[in-house]
Amino acid sequence: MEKVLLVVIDYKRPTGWSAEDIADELKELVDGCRGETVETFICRLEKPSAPYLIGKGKVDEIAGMCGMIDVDTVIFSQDLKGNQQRNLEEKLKVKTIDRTQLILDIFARHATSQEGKMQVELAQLEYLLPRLVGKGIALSRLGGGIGTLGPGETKLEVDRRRILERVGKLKRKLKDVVSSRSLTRKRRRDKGVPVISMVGYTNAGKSTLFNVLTQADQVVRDGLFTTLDSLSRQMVLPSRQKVVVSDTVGLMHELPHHLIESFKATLEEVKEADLLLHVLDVSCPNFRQRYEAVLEVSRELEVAGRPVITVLNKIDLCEDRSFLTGLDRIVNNPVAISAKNGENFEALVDAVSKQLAALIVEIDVKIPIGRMDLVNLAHEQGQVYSVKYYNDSIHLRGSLPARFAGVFLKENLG
Ligand SMILES: Nc1nc2c(ncn2[C@@H]2O[C@H](COP(=O)(O)OP(=O)(O)OP(=O)(O)O)[C@@H](O)[C@H]2O)c(=O)[nH]1
Ligand SMILES: [Mg+2]
Repeated sequence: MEKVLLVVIDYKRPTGWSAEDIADELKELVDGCRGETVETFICRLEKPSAPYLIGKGKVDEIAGMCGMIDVDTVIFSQDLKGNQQRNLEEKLKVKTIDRTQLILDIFARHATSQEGKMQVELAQLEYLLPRLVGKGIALSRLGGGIGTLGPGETKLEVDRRRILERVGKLKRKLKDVVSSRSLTRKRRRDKGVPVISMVGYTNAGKSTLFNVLTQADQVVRDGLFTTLDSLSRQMVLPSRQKVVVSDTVGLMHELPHHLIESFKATLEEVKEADLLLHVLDVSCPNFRQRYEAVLEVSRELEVAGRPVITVLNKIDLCEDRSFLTGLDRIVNNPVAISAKNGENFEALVDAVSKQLAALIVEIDVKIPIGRMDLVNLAHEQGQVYSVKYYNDSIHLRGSLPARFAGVFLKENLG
């Protein structure tokens, strides 16, 4: 097993994550790569230094540690620039990578679908690009293993232009994936079927809940980033209303931006959802920070403000549950459940039914003749029952998600 020394950079993070929380999560990421964390070095950082990120004295200290204990890889909790990585490797004499590379590595290990693999490769290449210096590429990494898995040795040696070409090609292919997906969604929408999408921190229990709701058999595992693809399944509510539920990739705090960018094709599903189920593992001591981290990524995905139910999951693991009652002041629309033993499931289904009932509204409006864009919007986002054109107005009847209704009502000539 690859032996890992973690270097956790300690500074006051505005997000409230402590160095210990960061270290614990890094250890889980290392586990996910089948590595073994043998030592953790917490390093206060007053001011980043250009050559090594951390001060030279600290580098010497770490080099001493690497000499004493058997270490194959050093992993930094902060992103390293290309030159910093090279300087550190020269000093430490072992492979040195950063958290982003570690996360990319897990993704590379877990990607099984064509789409997942393309997205991971794109993220890896985008990570690599700014780290290519001059004409030659100092990419021959020390050793193999964690952080070196991915685009493959031959590709690592090709020059910048070839990488750029590959990036362009991957982006084009992924765009095709997005457009074929949006066709499927359009068909679904035409049938008036609402979409519910899981979101949440990795390992929160999204796939477990998805399986219970839809009788699917998504892989469930205690570990980070088990699910990388989106999967949608139908669910029938007690009212007999059909809905589509989709499970997708988990999120994490300070998720590398490239990764979010690259996974846009998969995350499109979340963007199209009428209702989000934000699954939160409340048995985890820093669940509040995790909640905030997911909101942060939601903002980036432009789904902040979407109707949401916060599923407070894993309550079977909470001995004292008194804290749950106060959570409605902090999180949006909470329902506490255990996805594993089914506790309080009815309350969740009930909350989902109520939310959905409020989501679709009927419209019967007369809008100005110039607003064909609104007719198109109604066709795209909802169901149009009838459209009649008059000299100076359009009479439109249909139903559509409540979030689009405002503009129709504003333009209504009565
Ligand atoms: N005790 C307990 N464990 C749960 C519960 N829900 C999920 N788990 C466990 O938590 C772990 C992660 O569950 P998953 O459903 O794979 O989590 P996920 O959110 O899909 O994770 P990723 O796909 O990796 O982002 C598994 O070991 C589950 O068995 C729960 O309500 N109680
Ligand atoms: Mg999952």
